Amino acid sequence: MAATAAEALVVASEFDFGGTIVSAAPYGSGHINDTFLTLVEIAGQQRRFILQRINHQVFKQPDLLMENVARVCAHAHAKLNAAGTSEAHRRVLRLIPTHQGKAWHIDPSGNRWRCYDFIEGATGHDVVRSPAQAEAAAKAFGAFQSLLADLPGERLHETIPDFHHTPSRFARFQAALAKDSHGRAAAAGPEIAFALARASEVSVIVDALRDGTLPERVTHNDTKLNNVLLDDVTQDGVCVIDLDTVMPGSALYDFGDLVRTSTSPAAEDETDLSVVRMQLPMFAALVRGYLASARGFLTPREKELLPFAGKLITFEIGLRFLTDWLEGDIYFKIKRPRHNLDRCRTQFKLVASIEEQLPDMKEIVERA
Ligand code: ADP
Ligand code: GN1
Ligand code: MG
Repeated sequence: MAATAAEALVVASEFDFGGTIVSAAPYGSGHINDTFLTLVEIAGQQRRFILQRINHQVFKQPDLLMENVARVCAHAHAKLNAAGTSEAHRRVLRLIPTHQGKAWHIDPSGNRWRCYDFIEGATGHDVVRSPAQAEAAAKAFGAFQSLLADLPGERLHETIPDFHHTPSRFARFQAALAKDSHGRAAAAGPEIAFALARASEVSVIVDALRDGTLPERVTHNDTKLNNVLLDDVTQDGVCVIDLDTVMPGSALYDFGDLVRTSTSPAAEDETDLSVVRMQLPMFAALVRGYLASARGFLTPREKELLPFAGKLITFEIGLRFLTDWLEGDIYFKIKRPRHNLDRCRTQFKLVASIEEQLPDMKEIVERA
């Protein structure tokens, strides 16, 4: 069950804002955590904060997750400050400590809560509106990878094991299909056939990571467009958010999810499939933006696989929506009965559009 605003208001008093809490209200369009916009009056002024209850059905070890988040934020802050970056306080999330000086709070039911400064004057967009937005988002995620490339200390915890292990995702889909626990497979015949027809491609990236052809990096792993806030005036990338899945991964996962979420003019859950398509000018903008900040560290093989990554990650997330539909909507938050099936259809339509345009996409990367 989702946390209520009343619960959030009680929990807010655990954090050390140095002011009086005014209100808490549900906020944003994330599929995973319970997010609340919290108003606090500090020295006569109202300030905004983001209070979140971590979804511990999804993140089984929320304390390890928060260890990662705290390390990542501290490292990024230190680097930006050392470089004298302007407005560093807007460029990386900052955790508000609890009155006990902890980075997160555990409520009496065992839920983990954390609180961030609200990043003002910037917005996370659910749908891309211009190539400039796509370029800015990709540049910001590339810069984020670059910032974390020298993260000291032990390997980050894997907050969700095998998160982008596409073959495991495929195996889970097959198991859900075989079980068909909710009798829904019959309603998804074309989608199931689409998925099964692409079995042979699912292991390309994980095989290359295993044999060393692709390097492991610290990556974000959930680079959908609304997980980077763009400046409301300049449209530049301001701050990468949603750090729950920052962990070891492939740069291709991050670029791939940008293709999934920033090249189509349609929403992720659009029901009119005729408007879903991969737009080459958006893809070109993503490549431009990403290479602007990541060119220095990407290997030739990573660059070569950028178009394929767009296809694979879009397929993978579509497969996850389909699996969740078959399993009875147990993972992603839904707002209507066939929501996950609608989301799957949109992803698969986009995969088909990418498949048609792969040669053009490859040419764009080669020219860049
Ligand atoms: P989820 O994992 O559920 O997607 P997010 O961490 O992405 O949760 O937060 C949900 C939404 O809340 C984001 O899409 C964004 O709109 C908003 N948000 C999160 N953190 C901030 C922040 N620090 N400043 C402003 N908005 C934020
Ligand atoms: C979830 O948390 P959010 O809404 O930014 C999901 C991603 C999916 C995405 C699909 C931890 O992202 O993996 O790609 O939905 N996050 C997790 O929109 O599973
Ligand atoms: Mg999010």
